[in-house]
Amino acid sequence: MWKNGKGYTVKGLNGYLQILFYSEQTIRFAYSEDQELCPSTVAVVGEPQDIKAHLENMILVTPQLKIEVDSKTLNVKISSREGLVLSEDTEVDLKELRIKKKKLWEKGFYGNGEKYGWINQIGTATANYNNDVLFHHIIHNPLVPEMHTSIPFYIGAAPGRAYGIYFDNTHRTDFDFSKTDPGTVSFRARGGNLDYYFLYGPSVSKVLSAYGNLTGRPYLPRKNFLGYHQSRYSYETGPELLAIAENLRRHDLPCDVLYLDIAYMDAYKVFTVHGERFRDFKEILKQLREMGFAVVVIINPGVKVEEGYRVYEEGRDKGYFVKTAQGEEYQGEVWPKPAVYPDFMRSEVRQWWAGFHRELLDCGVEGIWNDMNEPTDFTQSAGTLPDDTVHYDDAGRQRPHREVHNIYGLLQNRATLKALEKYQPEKRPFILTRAAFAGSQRYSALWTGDNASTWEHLEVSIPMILNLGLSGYSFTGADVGGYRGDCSGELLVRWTQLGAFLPYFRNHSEIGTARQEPWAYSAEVLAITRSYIRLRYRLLTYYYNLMKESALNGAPAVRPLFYHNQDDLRTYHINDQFLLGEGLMVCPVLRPGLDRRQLYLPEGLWHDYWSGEVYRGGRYYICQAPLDTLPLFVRAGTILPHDSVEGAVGAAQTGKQLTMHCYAGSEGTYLLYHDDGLSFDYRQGGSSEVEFTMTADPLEPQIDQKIIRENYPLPEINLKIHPAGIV
Ligand code: MIG
Repeated sequence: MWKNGKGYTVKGLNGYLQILFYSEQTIRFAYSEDQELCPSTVAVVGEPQDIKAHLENMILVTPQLKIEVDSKTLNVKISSREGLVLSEDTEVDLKELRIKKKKLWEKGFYGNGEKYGWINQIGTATANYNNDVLFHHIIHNPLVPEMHTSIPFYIGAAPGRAYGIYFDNTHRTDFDFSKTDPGTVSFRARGGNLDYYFLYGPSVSKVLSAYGNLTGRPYLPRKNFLGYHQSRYSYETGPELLAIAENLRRHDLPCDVLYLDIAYMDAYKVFTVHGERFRDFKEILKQLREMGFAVVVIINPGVKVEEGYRVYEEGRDKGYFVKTAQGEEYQGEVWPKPAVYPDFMRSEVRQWWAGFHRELLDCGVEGIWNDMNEPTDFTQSAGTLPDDTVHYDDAGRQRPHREVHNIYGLLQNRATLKALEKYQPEKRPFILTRAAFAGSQRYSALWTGDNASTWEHLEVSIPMILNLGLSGYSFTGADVGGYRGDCSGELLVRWTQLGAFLPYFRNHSEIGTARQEPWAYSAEVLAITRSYIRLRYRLLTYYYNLMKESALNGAPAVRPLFYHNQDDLRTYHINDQFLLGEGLMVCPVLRPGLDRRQLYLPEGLWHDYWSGEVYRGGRYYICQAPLDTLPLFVRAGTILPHDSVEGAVGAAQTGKQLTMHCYAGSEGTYLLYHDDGLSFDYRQGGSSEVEFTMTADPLEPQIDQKIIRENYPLPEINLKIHPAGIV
C-alpha cells in the first residue's frame, strides 16, 4: 500500500484498489485492473478530501477507522479505532464485479430505495433495474425486486453501531442480505466498475448525513407543495379541472396542487396542449391560480415519431435520440405509438429538452411530473429499451443503454430542473419523478408509482417510504387511495389518514377506476378525510421545518422508530408505525373493520395527541382507533408548531398564526424556521429563526423563546402547555 495523491493504492494479484477519503467517515474503495481510478457516476457530488491518515504496520489508520487490505486478494477489513470490526470482505471478484462480506453484528439491513417489502431486509435479496412494473405485472408484489427506482445503498445497523454501503454503479446490480448464506452479505454489478463507499455512523442519522454529503441534498420545496394534491388519470378537459377545483373549495377541502395527466396533450405528443379539450389553457391556469391552486403537468420522455411535429423533427435532425447498435434512430412505443427517446446523457440534449418547457411555464404551469422515465417501451418484452441501444456522453463516447438505464430518469429530471431554474427563476422548482437513482433527491420529489387500491398496498407504502428516507430520499409518498382498482370509502379514509403524515400527499387513481376524490363517497368519508387534510395543514410549518432539515443535513422527514431509538431492538422490525420528525408517533390503521390497534412506544413518556393522556414507553399498548381516529402520540419534550387553519384554502393561510404545543415531561428544544416558502430569498438570509426551550418539569415547565434571526416577518406565536400528569 502506498500513498497516492489524496488517497492510497494497493496492488493485488488481480488488480488495484484505490482508497480515497470523502470525509473522515466516508471512504471510497475503487477497484480496477489497471492503476487508473475509475470515474464516479453522476450520483456522486462529494469530492476526495485530505484526511489525516497514516500507515501503521500496513494498516491505514484514520481519526475514526482502521483499514487493512490483504495484498493478494484485496479483501478489506474495516474496524473502529476501538477495534470493533465494522466490515470484513471474504471475496473480491473483479471479473464477476462482486464483493462478499461477512455478516457481522448487524440486526437489520435497511435502505435500497424503493422496494416492495418489509422495512428490515435481513434474510432477503434484491436487484436494481428501473422497471415500469405494471408493464409486466398486474400489481406490485413482493416477488418483483425491480421497481421504478434504483438506489444501490444500504445501511447495516445494530445497537450502538451502524454503517452504510453505497455501490456507485449504474448497471443492473444485485444485493444479498444473508439470504443465500446466513453468514454473508454480497453485492455485484452486471457491468461497470467495482467502486463502493463505506460510510461510518455509528448512528443511523450520521450514516445518512454522510450519504447526503456524498450524493447531494434536496432543495427546500415550496411550502404549497407540502400541502394536499388532487390528481386523476386524467382530468380530461379544462372545465373538468375547474369543476374539481370548485368541488374542493365547496367541500371545504384544503388543497394546493392539481394535476394534468396525459389527456391534456394533443395525441400524447409531449410539450403540446390539446386545442379542444384545453382551449384557453392559459386562462384556465390563471383562474386556478386565483383560486389558490398550482397546476402540475405530466411529461413523458417518449417523443412521437411524426413528420411536422417540432420536437421530433428537431431531435431527429440534430441526432438527439437514442440510437440502435447499428447507429440508426431507435424507435420504440409509448402512448403516442411509435416513439423515440431523447439521449439525456448529453448536456446538449438536456439543454434542448429544457427549452421546450418554456411555453408551458409561460402559460402558468408550476411544476413538472416526469412519468414513464425508466423509460418504458411497449415494443420490448423487457418493457424498456434494449440493452445495446446507444447513448453518447459529453465526450462523444458511446454508452450502452444497460449502463445508462438506471440514471435515465435522473438525467431527465436534471434537464427539467434546468428548465424550471431558467424559466421560473423566482420560484423554487417542483419536479415529481417515477424513475430515480442515487442522487435523484437533488432534483425531484418521488412517488412510488403504480400501487393499487388494496389494504396490502396501504400497508407496504410505509416500509417503502421509510426505506426511501433511509436512502437519502425525503420528499416521497404513495398515491393516496391507490392507483389501480376501485378504492372503498373506508380504504380512502385510512389512506388519507396515513397520507397526511407522509411528505408527498397526493390522491391519484387510474383511468377506468371508481372516482376517488374525497366527495365521491359518503358524508362520513368526506368529513373524516377533510379533518385529516386539515390536520396536515395545521402541521404544515412542522413539515416545512422537517424538509428544511432534509435539505440541511439529509435527515428524512419520516423515520422508522429505530432512527431515534437505535439501542432498542424491539424497534428493528416495526413496519406499521413511524415517526414524523423526532416527536410525533404515527400509528395508522391498515386493515378493514378494525377499531383498535396494537402499537409500541419506546422508552420515555408519550402524550396521546387526542386525549392528552400520558403513557410510559418501553411497552406495547392496544389503543382505540375507530374510523375517525388515527392513533398519534407525542414524545415528552416535543415542541410542536400548529398553524391555525380555517376553511378550504391551502398553504397561503399558514405561517401567520402559530401555536407552539409544548408536551411536558422531559427537556426539549425546537428551532422554528420561517421564510416566504416560495422564493430563493432565504439563500440571501431572508429567513427567521426562533429557538424554544422547555424545562423538564412535568406540570409547569418553563418555556423560553429566543429570536435567533428575524429577516422575514415572524408569525404571531402562542404557547400551549400540555402537562404530563403521570398515569
Ligand atoms: O402507463 O399517465 O404511474 O401515475 O397516471 C400509465 C398515465 C402511464 C403511469 C403513472 C400514472 C399515470 C399514468 N402513467
